[in-house]
Amino acid sequence: MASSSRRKFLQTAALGSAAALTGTRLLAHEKKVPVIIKDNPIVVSTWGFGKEANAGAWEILSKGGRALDAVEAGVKIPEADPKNQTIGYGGLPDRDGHVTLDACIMDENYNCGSVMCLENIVHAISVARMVMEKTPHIVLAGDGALQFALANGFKAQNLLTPESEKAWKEWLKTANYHPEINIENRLYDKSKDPMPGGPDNHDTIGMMAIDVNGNLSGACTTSGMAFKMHGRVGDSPIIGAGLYVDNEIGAATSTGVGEEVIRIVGSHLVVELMRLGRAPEDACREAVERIIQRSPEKAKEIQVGFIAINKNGEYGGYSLQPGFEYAVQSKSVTGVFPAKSHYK
Ligand code: SD4
Repeated sequence: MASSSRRKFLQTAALGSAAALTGTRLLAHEKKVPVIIKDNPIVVSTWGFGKEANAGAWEILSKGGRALDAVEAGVKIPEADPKNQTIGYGGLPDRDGHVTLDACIMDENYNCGSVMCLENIVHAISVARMVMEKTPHIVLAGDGALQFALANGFKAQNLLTPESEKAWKEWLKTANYHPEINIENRLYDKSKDPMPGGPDNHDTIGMMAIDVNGNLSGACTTSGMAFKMHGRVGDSPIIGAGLYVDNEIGAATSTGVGEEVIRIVGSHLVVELMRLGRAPEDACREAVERIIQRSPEKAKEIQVGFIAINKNGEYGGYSLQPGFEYAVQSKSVTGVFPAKSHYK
């Protein structure tokens, strides 16, 4: 090693170990100003049912595990839950009766993987992770994604439950496609699982976590808009739209009508706003306002919600319509919180 590069290496190493000793972490864009990471580990996810999913992620985070493993394990819980009609097994089908899943995952090193329009596999998020880790690609779609999953040991099964088939047949009577603002999940027993902060909302899960090492990861998984056209893909599996993670800045994820989120590349926008110094809730609010600017008429009739977390562990959310909520778990906070909304 040349003496100047060796000197540089030693300086960098010394800086790193000083940060480790004082429990601080350096953000690249802050040019060596140490920032104290608060309350790690932490996990934040969309909607009230995120609480149960967070508990799954917490099992891993609280033992010092990696954020990537935590978000995968966390979102697998609603994926496997037949009572949740917007994610994985039991998801509402498209207009032709096919349950098609969209999912993506992203780690602290900008590695990401995604599946779109995947049928017959419950854990779309794990297939997305395998795309990330075992292929030279980021996205696999449709039959190619299914063949890849089957070749890697995933088992095929019918995802359409009798309840979701019944709901689809009911919808076929009018066949009117009009996304509900906050999906009322009729299968959920509210008396057993009261949701604080609003109606019984069940929708796409987006989850973000920071582990004990201060690293961020995120996951997003959904069966998409109920009764969509066959082949329709929403925001959830699109890196930058439904999810974005930048380990230097923070992470964001979205729920709601995916077309409007894709139009503004919503989650990436939220992260970039945090890079400019916005607090997580403000960044989410500005992204919601961008949707209103771009699609003022449509925005009045649909729901879109964002949640975000920054590198300091500060989090927040914001939505177009009231009723959106998000779940948080850390050492000091466990709960479901209503997000502020543009329309009241
Ligand atoms: C989509 N954003 O497919 C997802 C689904 C959702 O309310 O969140 N629906 O557009």
